[in-house]
Amino acid sequence: MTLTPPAFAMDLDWRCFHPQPAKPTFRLPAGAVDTHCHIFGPGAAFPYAPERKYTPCDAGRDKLYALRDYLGFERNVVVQATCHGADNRAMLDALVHSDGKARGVATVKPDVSADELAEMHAAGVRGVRFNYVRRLVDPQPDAYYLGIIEKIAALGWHVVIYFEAADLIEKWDFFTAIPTTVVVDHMGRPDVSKDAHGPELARFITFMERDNIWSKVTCPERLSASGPPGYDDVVPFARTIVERFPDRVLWGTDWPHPNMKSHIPDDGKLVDYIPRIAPTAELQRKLLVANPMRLYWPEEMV
Ligand code: 0GY
Repeated sequence: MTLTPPAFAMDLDWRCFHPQPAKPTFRLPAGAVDTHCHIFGPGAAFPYAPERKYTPCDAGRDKLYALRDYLGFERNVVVQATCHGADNRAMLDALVHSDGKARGVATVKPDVSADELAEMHAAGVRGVRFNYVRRLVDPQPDAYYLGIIEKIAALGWHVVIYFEAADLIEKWDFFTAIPTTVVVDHMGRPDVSKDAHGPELARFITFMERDNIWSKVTCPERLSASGPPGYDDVVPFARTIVERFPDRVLWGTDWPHPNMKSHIPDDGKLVDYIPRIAPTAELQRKLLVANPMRLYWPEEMV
């Protein structure tokens, strides 16, 4: 007997996604979109990037779409994960096998060609992600990202930025000069041990007062010190952002939850967290349906 070793061995301390998430008690509104999730490989078909900073457990599109149906979402936005670098093949493969139910956010380099961008657009990509989190990537100078913005703006794409709270001060001038719609991942990662009425969240609110800035109110599991199932310490931060900017917020599961060290989040419980940060049916409809549809499927808006 010969045993074929897996193409990539995941990191020894890697936590795979939850094997049996709970069925949510919160019923998602019809047409709900999970706007932040990833595909990992599988590595044998879509190799992880040589420059990656982690090697995950495989988490392919079939598993993502099964979770979508189980939780009650109708659509996904698949965000290119850093373990695939700027090789978007796994994400694009997920989009073209989604029956039109998935859009994507890619990672590209400034030398990306117009033909490559057009192909990605046809597959469903509507944005690019600039990642400033040093444990995930080596951030590049502004000129690098400006070269990308010049190319993608003509397609009507937006920019997703992922940064740590302290980076907002340093990158303020650059971030506020981006001419496209800008979507901030996970509320700019606030330190939720601080006061939700303190200067850090106030700074983020000032940032969001620009009409082109949106925020994903995602990832309580990453930000929380109090932990599951309620992620109570994150609630006042996310609820403030949702109530203040109801037309520019998005929600997503973050499946398969890369780099979670404290615990494996239960995706069903994460869905049950939504009404705590968006307490009315109207806020829920905007967060889960109207806003993501406007950004990712505007052609379907009546
Ligand atoms: C997230 C967060 C993380 C990872 C990535 O692309 C990625 O590797 O985004 C993280 O480790 O904080 O949004 O999934």
